[in-house]
Amino acid sequence: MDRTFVMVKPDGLQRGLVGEIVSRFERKGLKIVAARFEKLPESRVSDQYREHISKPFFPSLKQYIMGGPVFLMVWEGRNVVSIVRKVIGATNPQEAAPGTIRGDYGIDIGRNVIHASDSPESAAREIALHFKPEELCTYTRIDESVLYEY
Ligand code: D4T
Repeated sequence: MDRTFVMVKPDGLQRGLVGEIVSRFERKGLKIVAARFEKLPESRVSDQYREHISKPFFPSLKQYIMGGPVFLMVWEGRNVVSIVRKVIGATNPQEAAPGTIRGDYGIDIGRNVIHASDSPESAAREIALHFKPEELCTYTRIDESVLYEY
């Protein structure tokens, strides 16, 4: 099974959207295999967003992500990386389709509620950045036999 990393950002957490977001992934049939509530240290924010360090928006992005606790998760399922990116919607909430998390709950790109890995390679890197291997649980969801065709 594939895995992806998901983070409810401080705005999503402070607006009380964690339960709604977790529910959407659960109802889709994805399986949560790790979770932690945490205020991220600067080093991990810089590592998480290392491709954006030289961008003009990076200082405000870092300040925003470090501005409050976040909810970190690992989700598992077939093709989970691309499924979760579709469920969260476009980076800019003003362009995100209604029905997606960013389309339903966000307005500004700098307050876009949630992060999810954009490729299987990013997912592996981000999961390893935030979680120890032993923090990832292995179990079977009771509906897996009817959720998947094979
Ligand atoms: P994340 O990484 O948060 O899931 O966002 P995306 O993967 O969808 O988008 P991204 O890497 O291009 O942007 C990372 C992060 O930076 C913020 N941002 C981005 C911003 O504040 N201003 C900007 O102009 C851009 C491009 C939003 C998401």
